[in-house]
Amino acid sequence: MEKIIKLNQKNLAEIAKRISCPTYNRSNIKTGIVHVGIGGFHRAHEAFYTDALLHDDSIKDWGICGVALLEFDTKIYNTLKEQNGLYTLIIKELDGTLTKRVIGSIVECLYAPENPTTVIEKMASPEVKIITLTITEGGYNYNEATRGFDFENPQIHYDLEHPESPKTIFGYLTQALKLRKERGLLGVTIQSCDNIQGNGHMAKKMLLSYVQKAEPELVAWIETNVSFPNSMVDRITPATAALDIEKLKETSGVDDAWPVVCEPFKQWVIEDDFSTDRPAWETVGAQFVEDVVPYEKMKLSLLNAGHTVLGIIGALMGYDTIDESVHNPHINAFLKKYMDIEVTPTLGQLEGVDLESYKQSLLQRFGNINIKDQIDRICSESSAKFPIFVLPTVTTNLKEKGSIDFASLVIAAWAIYSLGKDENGKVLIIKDAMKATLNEKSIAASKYNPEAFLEIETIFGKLKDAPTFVSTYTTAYKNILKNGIEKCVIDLNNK
Ligand code: CS2
Repeated sequence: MEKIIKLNQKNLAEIAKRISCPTYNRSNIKTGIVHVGIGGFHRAHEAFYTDALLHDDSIKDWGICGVALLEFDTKIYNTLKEQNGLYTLIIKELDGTLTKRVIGSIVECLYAPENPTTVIEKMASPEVKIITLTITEGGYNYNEATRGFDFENPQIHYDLEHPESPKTIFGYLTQALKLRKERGLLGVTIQSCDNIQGNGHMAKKMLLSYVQKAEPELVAWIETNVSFPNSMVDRITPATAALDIEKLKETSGVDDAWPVVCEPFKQWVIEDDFSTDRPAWETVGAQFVEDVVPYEKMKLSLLNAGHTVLGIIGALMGYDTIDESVHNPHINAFLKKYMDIEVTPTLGQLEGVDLESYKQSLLQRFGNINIKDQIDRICSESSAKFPIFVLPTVTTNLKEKGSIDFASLVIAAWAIYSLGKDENGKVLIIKDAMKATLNEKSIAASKYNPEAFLEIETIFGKLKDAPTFVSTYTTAYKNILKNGIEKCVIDLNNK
């Protein structure tokens, strides 16, 4: 057994004898990108693409400064700091082999809760050209009921009162942009990498709503100097398990406190709308296009919604991972039908995309038995996911008089899931910013009033006023309680 080596810059040359490591000189790389949200997805995606780019020796200006915005991110920040920004990406290939690679593109790390000024200064520094975000779907502070910025959020109140030591992304960006304006610097690009339809538009709309209140005279400057490209991001990145860490030690002798695991597939489609320079990510596989909207729509309503379907139904049936759920033949057929009958007609013409093979490839990706993507991860923050992944399909189908049976069953299953137990009585761990409301409304729904769940307007908007939807959902709800979810899935498949 080889000696176990701790992953850090000092040991990199030694580790390079065992697994693939950056061959560029990291100390020569300057920060050109500030990234907020250094969770697994960013490290499997943008940081991976950027690392590949930095292997071109002529490129030295596109290092990433990773920012941990929340106290929740303390552990990952401490780990990355200890490892000088280095971590191992473990790609779980379809045949079960592991491709391991140390990623070096995160050349600096900052912890916002303890050091807000440093983060603001970094975002405002002249060499920074792009601020990228993975702050999750819920992080945009969008309220479905008002279709606008949620000024009721106590953290937003806090930021308005303490502009120099903010807590939210909106407070940080506002201060940084204000400094850029005062110092006569160029604008920046703010690039969302979250799973939201029109994620750039959303970032812009939410930021401008906040700025309008906090620093109204900054609005015009932002409109002229800051661009917000939309993008579609894709790579399934489950939470790292203790076993992954152990296996890396065992098979390569590398002690990495927090490697990232992901699938082999990756995709990044970006609208080519950058305020100043941008990295040539297209040389390492990203696509730059004029209009990213159709790609986003396809991905969100097929892949992400597909995950939600497998997650919620699978959770009720007692499965732990997505591959278990998709390998149940009834759920598999249900998902196929949902994609074909309910989603596909809402997508319109997608030029240059072979939808049939895209859907096939999704089933294969979901079924990768090596990934073991946790159903807990997929069902977490469902209150932010349903309105983006599933409900737009329902709304369009209601308008077009298309089928809503499959989606309604999943929504009804979610109402029952929110009671906190699967069909065998096992406790479900619900991680959701709206957990208390979901629980309260799901209990009300279980008392012979399924519609109560739809009263959560911040999630469902006005859907509770659509009689066709309400009756389809209510029937589905009652059927699940009476016959169990699997029987309902089978019945719909045979309908
Ligand atoms: C998942 C996504 O969180 C979710 O519900 O659907 O994290 C998904 O794995 C990624 O978007 C894949 O690109």
